Amino acid sequence: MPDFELKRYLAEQKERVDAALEKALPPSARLEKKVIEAARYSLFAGGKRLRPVLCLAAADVVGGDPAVSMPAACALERIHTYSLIHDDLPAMDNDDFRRGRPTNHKVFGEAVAILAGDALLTEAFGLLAGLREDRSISARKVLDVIHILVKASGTCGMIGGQVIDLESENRDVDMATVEYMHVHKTGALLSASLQVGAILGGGSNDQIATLKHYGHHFGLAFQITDDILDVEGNAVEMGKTPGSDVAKNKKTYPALIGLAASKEAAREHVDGAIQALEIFNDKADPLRALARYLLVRRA
Ligand code: GRG
Repeated sequence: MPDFELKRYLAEQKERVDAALEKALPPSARLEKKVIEAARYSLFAGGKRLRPVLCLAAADVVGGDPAVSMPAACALERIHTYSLIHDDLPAMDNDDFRRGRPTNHKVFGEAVAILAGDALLTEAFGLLAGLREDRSISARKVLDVIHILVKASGTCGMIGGQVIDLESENRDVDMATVEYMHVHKTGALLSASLQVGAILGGGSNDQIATLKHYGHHFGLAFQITDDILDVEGNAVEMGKTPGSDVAKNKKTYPALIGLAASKEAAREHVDGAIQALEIFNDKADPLRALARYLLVRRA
């Protein structure tokens, strides 16, 4: 459905996710308030909430109640936010700005930024464990969801991809390594968002596998367009200075295959993502629109 109103859909979902994220934060008036403030600072710094939105949309596509998946959607955003805080640290990418604001360690100092990331990650798994309080979700499903997110964010997922990224900065790597890195660093959590939503929504094994496949293409298209934005993007829209990948000698798609071939690759992955959704009716329109949006996103 080409006239699906993605902008409005995203704004409505973001509002729901923001309210749930706020509710799950401990009150700031405690002795630990410094770390709570630091976590809140990055959690509410203007993120698009892409991973929660994918999770809720996947639950909806398979006929589930998206509200049931909300704690998992919040856990995904917490894991994502922790990864950004740690990625920005001097020991990693050493970035001063994210989403147009000073990075967490610039405001709260390195030690508190590390702890805020740790808290966001740890408590994400608390939110997932809390899913068992909903009687409509079996313990088996809760464990499956926890297992998927451990794999997606751990050594053989996001952390592994990040290590490969750091190690690739000053040496030659081939395209297969770059793709492997992106599939793990960025793609794994995006794909897991869809799997988790599909599982909690009560999807069949086929539906879960299909949404995982969509997530694979979505993740690659997302990363390639992120690399393209670093070359062609606008600092105001992106909230950070473009060109940082080149400055850090990052192994990106444009660096390895050029801009034109990168744009073609992004288009192919968007097509692959949309094709994967063939088994679904118009309930999958938000996911179709989200995939198309990757080709025109400005941030
Ligand atoms: C530190 C363990 C650890 C991992 C870091 C994901 C990651 C691994 C680093 C982020 C580096 C980066 C900028 C990757 C490009 C893709 C990406 C994750 C962009 C940011 O995601 P968005 O656009 O962010 O969904 P918002 O700000 O909208 O939440």
